[in-house]
Amino acid sequence: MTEGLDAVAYRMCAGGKGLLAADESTSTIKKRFDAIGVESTFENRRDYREMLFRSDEAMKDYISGVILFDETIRQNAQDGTPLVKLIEAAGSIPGIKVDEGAKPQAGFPGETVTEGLDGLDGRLKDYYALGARFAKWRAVIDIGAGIPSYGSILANAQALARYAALCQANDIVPIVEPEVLMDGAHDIDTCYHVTEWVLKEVFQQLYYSRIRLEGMVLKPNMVVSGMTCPRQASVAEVAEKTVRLLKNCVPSAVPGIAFLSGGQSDEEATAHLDAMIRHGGLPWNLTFSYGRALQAAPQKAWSGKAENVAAGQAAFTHRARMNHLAALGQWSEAIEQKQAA
Ligand code: 5MM
Repeated sequence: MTEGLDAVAYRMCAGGKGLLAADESTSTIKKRFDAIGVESTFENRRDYREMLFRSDEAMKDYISGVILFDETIRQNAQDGTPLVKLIEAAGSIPGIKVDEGAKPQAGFPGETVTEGLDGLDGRLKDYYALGARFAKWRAVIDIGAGIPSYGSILANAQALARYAALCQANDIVPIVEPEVLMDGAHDIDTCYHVTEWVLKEVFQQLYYSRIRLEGMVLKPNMVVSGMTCPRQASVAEVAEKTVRLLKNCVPSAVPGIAFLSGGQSDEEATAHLDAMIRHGGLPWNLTFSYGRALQAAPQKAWSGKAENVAAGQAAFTHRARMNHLAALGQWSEAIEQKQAA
C-alpha cells in the first residue's frame, strides 16, 4: 500500500528530521567540486553522493528525505545498488527536483521565471516509478532596483501552482520553493516585505489551482538582511521576523515548512532554525531543507579522496545532527563546539 500524500508531507518535516537538498544540477555540482579541486565526472558525483547516503546515523536519525537530481535518481552505487535503495533502506524518502531552472523572463529585464512544465506529467510518472515520493520546484526572486515586479512574481507563482497540481495528481508531494535571494545590500525589512508579497501570491495561486495544502511542503527563505547590507540582523531578529511573516502568510493546514539556507553560513542556518522553534506555539512543523549548509563541510572533508570518506561522513553527520537538534529547539553554541571537537 502506498502512503498517502498527507502522510508523506507530514513525515518529511516531523520529529526533528529534515531534508537534504542534494539536487545540484550538473553545472552547480561542478562549481562545488571546482571549489574543492575535484573533477565533476559521473563517477565522482556518484562517489560523493554515495558517501552521503551511506552515512548511517545521519540518514536514519536526522534526514527525513533527500532531494535528488535526475542523474542521481537513476544512478547505482559502486556495488550496483541503486542510490535510491540506499536512501529507502535508511528509512528516508527519495525526492526529485523537477524544474528546469530559472530562465530570463521575456519583457522583464533582470528577472527570471522557472521553466519545466512541458512534459512534466509524464516525467512525474517516470519519477514515481523510480521511487520518488516528493518533488521540488524552485522559483527565484531577486531584490534590486525596481525589482521584483508583480508580473514576475505572478508568473513564478502560477508556475509553482501548476507544478504542484501535477505532482498531487501523480501522488507526489510538491515542495513549493519560492526563494527570495539574499544577494544584495537591502535591509531585513525589505526582505520581509518582498517575501510577504511573494508568499501571499503563491498561496493565492495554490488556491486557484486547487492544491491540497495538507499534502504539500513549503520551502521558503528566512527573513534575513541582504548579504552586503551594512546592518546584519541578529539571530533573534531573524527568528522573530520570519515567524511573524510565516504566521501572516502560511495557512495552518500546511503540515511543514522546510527552510532553504540560501547562502547563510552553516552555523547561522542552524542557529536561526533553533531560535524559531524556541518561539513555540507554531501551527506547522518547521525544519531544514539545506543544500549548502549541510554539504559544505562534508565536501571539504572529503575532497574527492577515497581515504577521506569517513571524515566526510563524520562532517555530514555532525551538521545533520546539529540541524536535527535545532529543529527540536535543543541546539546551542556550546553543544555545537563540544560535538565538533
Ligand atoms: C542544492 O541546490 C539546489 C539546486 O540548485 P541548481 O538547480 O541551481 O543546481 C537548490 O535548489 C537547493 O535545493 C535550494 O536552493 C536549497 O539550497 P541552499 O544551498 O540554499 O540551502
